[in-house]
Amino acid sequence: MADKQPPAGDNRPKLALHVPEPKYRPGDAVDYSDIDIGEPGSMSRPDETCSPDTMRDHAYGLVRVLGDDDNAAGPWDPRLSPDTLRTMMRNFAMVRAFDERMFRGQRQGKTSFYMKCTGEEATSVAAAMALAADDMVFPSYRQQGILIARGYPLVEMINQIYSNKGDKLKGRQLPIMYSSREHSFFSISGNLATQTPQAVGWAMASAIKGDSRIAATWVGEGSTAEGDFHSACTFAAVYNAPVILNVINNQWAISSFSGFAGAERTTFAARALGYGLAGLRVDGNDALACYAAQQWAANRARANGGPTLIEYFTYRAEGHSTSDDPSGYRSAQEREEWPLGDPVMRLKKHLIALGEWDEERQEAMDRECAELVKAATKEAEKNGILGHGLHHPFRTMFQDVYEDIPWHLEEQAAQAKHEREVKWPGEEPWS
Ligand SMILES: Cc1ncc(C[n+]2csc(CCOP(=O)(O)OP(=O)(O)O)c2C)c(N)n1
Ligand SMILES: [Mg+2]
Repeated sequence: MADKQPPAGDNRPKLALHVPEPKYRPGDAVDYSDIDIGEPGSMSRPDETCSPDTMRDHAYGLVRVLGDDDNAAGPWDPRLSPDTLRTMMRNFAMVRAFDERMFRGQRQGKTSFYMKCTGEEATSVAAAMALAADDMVFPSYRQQGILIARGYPLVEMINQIYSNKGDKLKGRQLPIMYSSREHSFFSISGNLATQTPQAVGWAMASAIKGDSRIAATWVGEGSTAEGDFHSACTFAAVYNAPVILNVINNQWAISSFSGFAGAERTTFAARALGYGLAGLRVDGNDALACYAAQQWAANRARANGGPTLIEYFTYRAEGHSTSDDPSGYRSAQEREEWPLGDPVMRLKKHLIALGEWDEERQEAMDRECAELVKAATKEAEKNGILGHGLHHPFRTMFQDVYEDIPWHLEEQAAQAKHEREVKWPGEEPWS
C-alpha cells in the first residue's frame, strides 16, 4: 500500500496572483525604449504555402517595410504603384475628415455616439485594399476605413449614425454599427468577438459551396480574451478555413490595457502557434506592411493554404469612443512617444520621398475630403438628426425580424402602441 500523503507543512510559500498594471498612468513620463520594433525590411517573407510551424519569428517579431528614411525596404514591400499609394492616401484623408466631423457632430448633439479610429487607419484601409471587393468582411466597430475604401456612400454612413429616416438599418443598430450586403460588409455587432466565429463559419460555407471568396474579420486585442475568439481559431485551424483573423492590438480596451488580454506574457500573433494557424505580427502603423500581410494571408487562403492570424501592433491615439475620457487612466505622452509614429504621416512622407507627392497636393486633398464630408453631412441632415423626430416609424421595430410577425411580437406591439397612446394622447402612436 502506498504511503499516505504527508500533511501540508507551514514552510510552503504562500500562493499569490499577478494582477496586471499598465506601466504608465496620467502624468507619468513615458519611455517606450524597451519595445523591440526590429529593423524595417529585416523580416523574411515565407512562401504563402509554408507550414505554420516555420513561422515562429513572424509571430514574435514585427513585419516592417517603411523605414525612418521614408523608403520601403525588404521582401514584404508590396511594390504598389504611385496611383495605388495615392488612392490609399486619399482613403486615409477621407477617414480622418469623416472622424473629425462625426466626432464634432456628437458633441453638437446630432448623434448619441461615435468612435474614431485615429492612428489605426492603416489596419483597415490598407488591409481592405489588399482584399478583393467581394471578399466578405466581418469587422469590429473601428473599421470605418473598410467602408470608405470600398466606396460606401458617406451619406449612408451618416444616415446610420444619425439613426434618421434615411438610415437603411431603420435605427435598429447603435450609431456606427453599419451593415452593407452590397459591399460584402457584415453587420457590426456590439457584442465583442462574435464576428470571429461568424467569419470562420462564412469562410467554411464558402468552401463547402465551392465558391472562391474568402472571409476576413477584425477584432480588438482586448476582445481576444473572449471565448468566441478561441472557438474561431479552433474551427479555422481544424477545417483549414479560407479566413483571415485580424487582431488590432491598439494597446487599450477602453480603460483596460492589453496586459489583461495576455500581452505581458506573449504576443497576440503567437496565439496562432498554439492553434496551428499561420501567424504574422505587423507594424500596424506601416500601411505597406499592413497591405503586404493582408495580401499574403489572402493569397494563402485563396490557394487553400489555410487561415492566418495577423496581429497589428498599433496605438489607439484617441479615446475609446465619444463616451470615454482617456486622460483619466493613461498618460497623454503615450501617443506622442509611440515608437511607430502615425500611419498617415508615414505614408505621406513615403510618397513625397518617391517624388510622387507634395505638401500642396496633400493640403488640397485634405480640404477636398473635408468639403465632401461636409456636403454629405448636410445631405444626411435633411433626413434628420438625433431627437428631431425624423426617424423611421416606431412600428418598424417589430418588422423584418421574422417573415411574418409572430403572435408574441404582435402582443408586444399592441402593448407598446397602447402605452404610447396613454403617454402622448392625441398623437399618432405609431409614428
Ligand atoms: C461581450 C462584451 N463585453 C464587453 C463589452 C463592452 N466593451 C465594448 S468595447 C470594449 C473594449 C474592447 O477593446 P478591444 O477589443 O481592445 O477593441 P478596441 O476598442 O481597442 O478597438 C468593451 C469592454 C461589449 N461590448 N461586449
Ligand atoms: Mg484595443
